[in-house]
Amino acid sequence: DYRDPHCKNKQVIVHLFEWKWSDVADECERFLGKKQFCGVQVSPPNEHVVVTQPMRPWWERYQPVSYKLHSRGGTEAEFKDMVTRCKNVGVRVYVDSVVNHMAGLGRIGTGTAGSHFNSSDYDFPGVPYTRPNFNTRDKCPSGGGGVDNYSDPKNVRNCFLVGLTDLDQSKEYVRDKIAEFFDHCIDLGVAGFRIDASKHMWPDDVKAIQDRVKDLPEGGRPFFYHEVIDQNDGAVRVNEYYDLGYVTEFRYCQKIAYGVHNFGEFNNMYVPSWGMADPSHAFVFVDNHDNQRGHGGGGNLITHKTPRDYKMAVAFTLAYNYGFTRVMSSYYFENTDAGPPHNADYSAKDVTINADGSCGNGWVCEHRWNPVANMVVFRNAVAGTDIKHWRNENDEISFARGQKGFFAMAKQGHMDRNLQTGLPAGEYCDLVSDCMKKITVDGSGNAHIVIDNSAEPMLAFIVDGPT
Ligand code: LAG
Ligand code: CA
Repeated sequence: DYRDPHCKNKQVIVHLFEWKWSDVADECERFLGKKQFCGVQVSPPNEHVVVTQPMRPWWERYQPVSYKLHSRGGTEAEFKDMVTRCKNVGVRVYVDSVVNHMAGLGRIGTGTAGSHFNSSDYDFPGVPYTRPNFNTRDKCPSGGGGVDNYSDPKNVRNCFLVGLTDLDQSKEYVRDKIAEFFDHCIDLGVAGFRIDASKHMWPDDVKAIQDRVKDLPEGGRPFFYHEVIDQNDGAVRVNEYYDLGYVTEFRYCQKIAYGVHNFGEFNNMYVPSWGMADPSHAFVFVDNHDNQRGHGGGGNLITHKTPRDYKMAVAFTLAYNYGFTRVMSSYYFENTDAGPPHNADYSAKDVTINADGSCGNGWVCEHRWNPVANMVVFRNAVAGTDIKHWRNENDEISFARGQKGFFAMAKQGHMDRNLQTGLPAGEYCDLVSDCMKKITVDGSGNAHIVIDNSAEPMLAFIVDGPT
């Protein structure tokens, strides 16, 4: 089974998008460990192209040049140091893995680790890959050779995605090279992988690769989650990947956005008849690095740009019992191509921490916002429990998680109700406000729940939590 994230039953990972390795390591030590995060998804750590038109966009990291661990995020030594320091505080690292393709056709030059490459000749000596390792036109049923028909799996999987040179994962040699890359990461302490563009690879090929990857040094199979953008709009469906780990559930991004705008929708978040991934395979998030800027799976979504809505979306997601969750951590941008905040030489700027715990230098750090960070603690505490005492009316939602926790949220920012919590009698304190609010549960499980506009529009408390 590829669904164990190897973090002692913790439930939430954070994508520190475009952070450099030394900053990720610092964040594990100063924040993520204490806040009970399971792990971090890091941007692709392997050698990639250097794009100068536009200047150093974030997406250059999705054009691999080799599997040498030297990227805009840092050197291999820095990567190794990060993985070790995070692991030492109980936080695992998951590698964003770009193995469907190499650099785009027409790109020629030197990658971030110093390897020469020539995409037009399919020549990547840093691996090495040559022409026979790539898909050929006879396998791709499209006029121009690019992916252009999502109703045909052969087109989606054998043609070139936005002109990126498409590897042929049916070849033993290609499988070996990709598995070696994964093994190298595992040797350094990595616990799992996000598989970029899984939709564009055949599940049997991906399985052959995963099955030859080594166990973690501490035992067990690595964690895998697959990027499969399935919005009921093509032939490739998420359930084809269930044997390979978790699958991204992009319909949830639309669901949660609609839910925050119209609370009635919260009664209907998981719709099996749409083919939404079942709770034990769904990899769930409010937004990701692509759809927050109109790339893959874009549409009507909620992002950090509307903070109040975003806090409600993430808080609900972490309180609810659907799927395995990832939270996004962004940088501010106007231009959708723009890479991370950068110094004069275009290296990523340090992530600085302000006195109030927020981030500076252009980093958003949604994962540090109280309704995000503190709900991670909630989700861990209630893992495995059912939803009880569901109430959704008057733009107010509240529910218990088994007999372990209770969550309430008010769209208009105010709520004043006596509610059954199902929890043991006692004094509790609200996680979201860092215990500024107290809640008393009486001997029959009832509590007076108050939300008002002086604070965040939600509260949450757990059995055996802080008091
Ligand atoms: C993904 N999932 O399947 C990533 O999450 C997504 O961010 C990646 O696209 C994509 N697959 C390929 O790994 C990103 C950008 C693209 C960009 C691509 C390669 O969304 O816009 O394409 O990375 O860097 C860029 C240009 C294209 C050009 C292509 C090849 O935008 O115009 O054709 O490079 O040169
Ligand atoms: Ca492919």
